[in-house]
Amino acid sequence: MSTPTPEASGESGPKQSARPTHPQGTALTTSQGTPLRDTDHSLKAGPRGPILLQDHHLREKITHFDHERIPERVVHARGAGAHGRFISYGTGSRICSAGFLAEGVETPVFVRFSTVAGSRGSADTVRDTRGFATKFYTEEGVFDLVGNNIPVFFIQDGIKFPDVVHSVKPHPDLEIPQAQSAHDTFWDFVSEHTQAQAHTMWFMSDRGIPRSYRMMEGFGVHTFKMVAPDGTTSLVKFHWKPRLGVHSLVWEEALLANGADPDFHRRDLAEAIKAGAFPEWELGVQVFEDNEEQMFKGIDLLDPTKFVPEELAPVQLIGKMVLDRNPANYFAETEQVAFHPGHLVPGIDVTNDPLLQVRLFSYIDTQITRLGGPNFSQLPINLPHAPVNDMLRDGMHQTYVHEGIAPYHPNSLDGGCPFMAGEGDNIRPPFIDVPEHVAEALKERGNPVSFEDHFSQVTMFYRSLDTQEQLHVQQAYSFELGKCASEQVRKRQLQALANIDAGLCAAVAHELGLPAPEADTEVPESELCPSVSQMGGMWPVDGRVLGIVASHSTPAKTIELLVANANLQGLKPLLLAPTGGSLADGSPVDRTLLTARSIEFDAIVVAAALSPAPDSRVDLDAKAGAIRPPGAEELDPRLVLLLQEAYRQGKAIVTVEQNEGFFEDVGLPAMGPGLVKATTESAIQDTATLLASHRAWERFDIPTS
Ligand code: HDE
Repeated sequence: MSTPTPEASGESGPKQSARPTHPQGTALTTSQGTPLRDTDHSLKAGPRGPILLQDHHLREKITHFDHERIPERVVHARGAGAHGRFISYGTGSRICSAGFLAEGVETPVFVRFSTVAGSRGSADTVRDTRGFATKFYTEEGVFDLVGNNIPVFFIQDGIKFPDVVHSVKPHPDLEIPQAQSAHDTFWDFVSEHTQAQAHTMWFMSDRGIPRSYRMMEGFGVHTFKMVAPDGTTSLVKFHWKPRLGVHSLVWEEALLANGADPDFHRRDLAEAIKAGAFPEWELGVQVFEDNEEQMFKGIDLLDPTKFVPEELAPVQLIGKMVLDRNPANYFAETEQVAFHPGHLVPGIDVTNDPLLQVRLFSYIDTQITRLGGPNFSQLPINLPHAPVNDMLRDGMHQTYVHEGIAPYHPNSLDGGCPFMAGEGDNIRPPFIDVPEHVAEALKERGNPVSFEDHFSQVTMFYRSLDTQEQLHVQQAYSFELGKCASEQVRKRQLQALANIDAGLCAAVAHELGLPAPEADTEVPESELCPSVSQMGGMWPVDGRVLGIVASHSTPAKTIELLVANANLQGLKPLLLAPTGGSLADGSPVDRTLLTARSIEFDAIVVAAALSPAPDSRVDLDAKAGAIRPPGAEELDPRLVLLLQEAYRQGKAIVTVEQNEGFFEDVGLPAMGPGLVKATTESAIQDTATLLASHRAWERFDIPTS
């Protein structure tokens, strides 16, 4: 019995044009290319009989399926990727000879963002550090900038990486909890190993719950070395600056998103790219003199738990990255991409940062297990865009059919090829191992003295935040430590907080019902660094998601105008109505009261006060259980909940031609920050103005009595 093909059944039109073009043709075949007649039935001894061992198609199909998974990454298992390009400003070529930093050079890139702790299927909006890894396919070879969204790291020496990772991963007995640090083993480790306090402070801040991958800074963390065309060297720290600003979720959004949309960040990135709101970052470097001390204003540049405030060394912009294409296949690209901090190009070299040095060993090693052998750079996503002639041979999954008989150097049998730089016809600039004086020293297991200060920058970071951000930090520590069962762990972390800031320690101790200890370490004072705060600016709003609440009887011209104005501002409008179908102007409904949740929207425009729909029953949609204030009986409880949540999350809510008392009816103040009564004409402009500061921050101001 054959499965009819569209051609055979005479089907045509959309189905045919939807069929993906495939270089191997459209016929279904075995892996060896033999066309198949049927893939729906096993070969059986009669319709009710046993399946025959000779069914080669069945066995091939199932065997391949059994081996579809590869080991997930030990860390950073959950990620999302995108393709794009990097355009150099040319300003970097003053200090760096790398060809891709010359003026106007455009280089293809692939970026993978990730969480650190969770496994591949974990939720996106957990509190965690985010990976920000960029592969530049330059004409001089691949350069990987494998960074994070936080400029400091947990540990100073790579030998501690297995320890910190074992502590943050789920407890080994029951594998609980998934993808988060709110548990005993993590706080046990970081409270003992206090060099981790800098990093923990950063991800207890709002940086641990980004609003979007598009709104994260990226940091190379370590100090790298750049070599200028004349051979002079500089030390640099890499920074990615997002065009949309650095923004975060509030904790309630993060928690709701984990349930309502565990793919929140992945979806956000893909949909922004699909909508043409291409995410953009500028790449910058902080530049330091390459001297023997490798210190800058008292900050040890080889200590990856320290950062250099931008107030002390401004970030100099050297190029721009635009992500403009989603992956075509998650596994082939995002899962199989293999980064390595040792993928360097001429002009960029590493330093002796003891964390970076260990990474230089780890990444190739891990790919060999994860990608099944040493030839992972031959996978399409990892393939350099520069010619490769590496004399590496054979191994699992070798895809090159190498020619010649002399893969060794020197040789005469292959005419001396491949040539070293400057030999034969090889004029490509070579990688430069910068000669460096190695000071006479004792071989020992130890750290420089400057690595011993574990607290001064942590205090400086906390005190540089805005009051609202500090409150979030207090809540984050209270939540995390509140989830630890061991009192000794909680007390030890409180001791670390006492060394950081007495007020922070007191607030968390109060929440935990424990006494606040006195500091037991003298912490040197540092100048504040206001640039670490995320608040107080105005940023572009393109790609922000706008919920437009409408009903099936909202006039077509109202919807048309709101949608057109939203598109003009670059916003992404989502139409929310009681049920699916189309609205008066023919636009499809994007969200219904059943499917929508506050976390999906950056701001909400209410063009219709929706009355209770038949499914607003708590047994059909739990959200209908929301308590309605007395004035809201005529409104669907899920709309009321949506607006109350959006209000709590500091989001702009704009009503269009609604009753004077609408906000009070839904249990909000009659007027206040981020609450606007508008006309159809003005609504979107009003919303965009409010959105530019990300949230109505004043809503959270603590009243002064
Ligand atoms: Fe990684 N890290 N790491 N790491 N890391 C990996 O490599 C490791 C460190 C970072 O999207 C692994 O391919 C060691 C610092 C990112 O594919 C592994 C040490 C920073 C990603 C590994 C560090 C990072 C990884 C897991 C201490 C920020 C995801 C799978 C010496 C500057 C890249 C893999 C992607 C991935 C080891 C420290 C960032 C196991 C041993 C510091 C963004 O090789």
